[in-house]
Amino acid sequence: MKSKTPKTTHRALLKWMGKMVEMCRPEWVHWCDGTQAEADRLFAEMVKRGTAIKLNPKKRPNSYLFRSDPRDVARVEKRTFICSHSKDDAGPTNNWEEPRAMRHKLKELFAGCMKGRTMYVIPFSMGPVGSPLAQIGVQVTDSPYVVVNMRIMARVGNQVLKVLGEHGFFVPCLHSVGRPLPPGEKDVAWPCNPENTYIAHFPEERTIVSFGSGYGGNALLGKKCLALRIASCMARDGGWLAEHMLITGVRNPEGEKTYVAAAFPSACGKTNFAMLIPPKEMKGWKVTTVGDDIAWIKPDAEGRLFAINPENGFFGVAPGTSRQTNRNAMESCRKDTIFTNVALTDDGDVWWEGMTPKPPKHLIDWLGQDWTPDCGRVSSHPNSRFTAPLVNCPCLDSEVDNLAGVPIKAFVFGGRRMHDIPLVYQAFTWSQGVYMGATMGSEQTAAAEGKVGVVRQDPMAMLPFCGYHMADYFRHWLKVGKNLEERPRIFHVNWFRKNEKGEFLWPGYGQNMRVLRWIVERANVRAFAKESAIGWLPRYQDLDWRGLDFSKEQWDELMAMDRERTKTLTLAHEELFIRLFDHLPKEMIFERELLLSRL
Ligand code: GTP
Ligand code: SPV
Ligand code: MN
Repeated sequence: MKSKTPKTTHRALLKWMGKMVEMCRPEWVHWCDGTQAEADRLFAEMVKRGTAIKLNPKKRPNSYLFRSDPRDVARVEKRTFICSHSKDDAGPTNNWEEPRAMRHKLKELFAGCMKGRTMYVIPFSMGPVGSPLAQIGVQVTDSPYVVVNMRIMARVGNQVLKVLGEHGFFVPCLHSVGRPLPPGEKDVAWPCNPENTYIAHFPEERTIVSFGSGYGGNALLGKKCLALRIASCMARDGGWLAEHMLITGVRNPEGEKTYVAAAFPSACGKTNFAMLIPPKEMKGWKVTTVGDDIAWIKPDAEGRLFAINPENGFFGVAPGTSRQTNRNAMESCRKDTIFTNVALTDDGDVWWEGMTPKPPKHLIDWLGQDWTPDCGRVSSHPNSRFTAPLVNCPCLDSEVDNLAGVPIKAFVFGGRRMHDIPLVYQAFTWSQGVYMGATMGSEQTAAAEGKVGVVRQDPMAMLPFCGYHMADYFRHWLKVGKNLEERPRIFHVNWFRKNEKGEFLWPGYGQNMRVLRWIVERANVRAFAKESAIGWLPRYQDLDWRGLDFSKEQWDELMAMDRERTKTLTLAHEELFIRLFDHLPKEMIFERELLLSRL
């Protein structure tokens, strides 16, 4: 591929680029324009090299399958670093390295790391191009897989350089798979360097450096690295919020729309909730999608919160997605989609666990091996994903490109909790809501390494994504709330409660609309709730049950709150609070005391 002249005269960008080329020593440099023609060329090259498989265009138009190295399948939290000048600023929940020491280490790793490869330069906008809430990044990478993914996940190309102009601010994002290609050597299908992986953030300099992994949040640097870890620091300094939240619009039968933002940890149902299809008996209710993973939320001049989705696509968990559980997600990845680590069918389509009740008789699994239903292995990696453009989503919200964002009326926190936590409750106040978010926990999933199933404290689903001290982050939430004229109401949900037999007590998915309806009506101060020790609760008769056979007894089991258990859980939050103690806002202690005394 020829090196094109960059369409920019941005001095700082060109200077940074020059330094990167000198350090990484790529064979070629390519400035990405983000066009379909460019993507087609990259895909064709990757197919030729055996990195990508073109899917059957009749079944899955313009779509490709990739299989990663089995050692490179998820985010690596152990290797993710916040390199603030002071260790105290990163806080006890982040890995920290002294920035100069980290830069030195990275410099050695990056020296000549792109030999034999092309360096791609990707100018991208997180958020609608030109929105006052958007941010610009420039990612340098030696992975064409990253280029084609970034093109879906962010707004990429010359339009971004145009907005950046000659002096605009951008976040430099350096990425390499960490496998130089010596002359004459044949490339592997998925180059990576798991022994030397680093995902390093320099919050004061607002820069990102990632080495060794080509997968997901480790490599698509606009996503978790920029839009959450760096953006959370920008948000702290600028009085706004950068959150691991979906954004959804809920329209009632009268045509009034209420926007809700919800934080659930990785692989806990954000995509599903963002694209929820209401039960048909709930006539006139409709849900539209603004985003499924990240929200940037800013107070306007009148003190109301407005949110944008900084992303332009979905990087969704494949297993469990079906026409029954999430028809809109299935529709979103029907074409123009990149699949990673799912199985290949004999007719050139994809399949994963849960897509259909009956698996195909034969597949090629995510490792490239023959697979049959009785072979005893799963066909797709549990963290296998689809990368699909927002515009493919049938229920995309009309305001998704609105430069000013959408008004947020309610926040929802939730996790995967087999025991103890009721289906839904509402905080009495903003500060109790912040406490609720700060103390939330979830059973771990395959979206990151860790012990699947163990409850981990994950404040506001931000534990792996907050770029500074977690307790300062709570303080920031309190401060943002204080300055608002209209404070969104805060809720907690749990779709995952089970009985002793291990069965879900709540049908979930589309049925979550019944809870969502109560939430938006509470947010608009129209629905009833009763006071309890933990917050406002709906009574059985406060939910819309049209079309669902769900008894009062089932409801009582689902909503049960055991005082002694809740006390024990509340005291267990101490562990995190003690770690955060020297920065912890006093409101968190008072909220805990109030909760205990109510119990
Ligand atoms: P990231 O993209 O990793 O941040 O996560 P996400 O929150 O978008 O994950 P996603 O929506 O893909 O979560 C998928 C998992 O949640 C699957 O295992 C689904 O089966 C499960 N899930 C989603 N909604 C529900 C629900 O209402 N009830 C139950 N029981 N499971 C659900
Ligand atoms: C998550 O893990 O929360 C994701 C996937 O959304 S990744 O982009 O890989 O972090
Ligand atoms: Mn996520």
